[in-house]
Amino acid sequence: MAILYADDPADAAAWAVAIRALAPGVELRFWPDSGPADEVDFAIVGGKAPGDLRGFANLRAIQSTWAGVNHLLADSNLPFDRPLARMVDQGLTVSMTEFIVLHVLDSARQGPRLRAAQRARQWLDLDPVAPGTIVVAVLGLGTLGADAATRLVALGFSVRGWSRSRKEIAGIESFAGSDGFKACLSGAHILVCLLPLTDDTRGILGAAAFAPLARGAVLIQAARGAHLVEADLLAALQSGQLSRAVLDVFAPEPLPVDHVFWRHPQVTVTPHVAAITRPGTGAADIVENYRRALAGETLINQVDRAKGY
Ligand code: NDP
Ligand code: OXD
Repeated sequence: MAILYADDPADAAAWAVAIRALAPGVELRFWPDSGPADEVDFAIVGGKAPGDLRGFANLRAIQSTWAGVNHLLADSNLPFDRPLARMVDQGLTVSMTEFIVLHVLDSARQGPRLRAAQRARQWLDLDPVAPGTIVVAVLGLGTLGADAATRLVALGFSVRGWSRSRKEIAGIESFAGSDGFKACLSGAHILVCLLPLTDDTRGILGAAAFAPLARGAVLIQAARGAHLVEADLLAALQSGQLSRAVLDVFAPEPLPVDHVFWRHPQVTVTPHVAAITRPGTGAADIVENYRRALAGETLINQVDRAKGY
């Protein structure tokens, strides 16, 4: 029996090294060279299935190398009746926290104003802003949101978080549900989105989310492009309700070359690079999930298809 790697071919060698280091006896095959279909009992996928995986009758489970799985849940090339595990990886978590901290600090230290002043050769005598006076609202207090929020607390920011269920995390004011949404955002200076994309969260970054924020707030969006209502963001930047947006994710990706965001002076575009799974740290859960799949056990980080994440 065999694991079929059906993710990005560019990463295949690194995954093979990492998986074989932990499970030397495992038979690994690489899409499209899957061998006899009935020998494949586990599949590894990422951005999207490279072809039809529904014919693998003995497939026990599917492992995503991505944390977000909204695209896989909607992928008609994947069988919908097999367990699907999403990726939780220390490398991914650390890099997302770096991304969020980088852009929160850049805002707190008034990076955009300083860069503009340099371009104008202006000696700008800025008053420092104490982090404790800056309220950061983090939408999604899961693996990634909780880690980033905790690090921001350690740096002295006033941090709030919003999730489906209320959390007890030291130093973080936790909100949940639709009532909690507005309360979490009210007067916040920086809005961070780390939600999964589901029917409930699609379009959540729109006028109704921007209105309660402090005037001139900053949006840091590293979750999924379809969370954002682009017209509402452009209107909020135009009106001054938002002063800036850092966008790592888009609908569609890659962001079309003629899209207004590329050249918008208040928008920073990064190409879905906020956090990347690292095979060296991500392989352990994959190997364990292969064992669990063969044993008929629940997978680590098994996706709840009803919840959509
Ligand atoms: P988790 O599943 O660990 O966390 C999701 C969080 O969102 C949970 O706190 C959950 O609440 C909350 N949530 C879900 N639905 C709702 C809702 N309707 N209302 C309020 N809160 C909600 O996911 P991760 O932290 O691992 O990842 C989050 C997302 O980050 C991914 O889905 C992906 O889209 C994105 N991502 C982006 C990357 C990039 O490079 N830009 C890289 C990796 C991920 P509860 O805790 O109560 O369940
Ligand atoms: C994602 C990932 O979900 O890169 O975006 O893991």
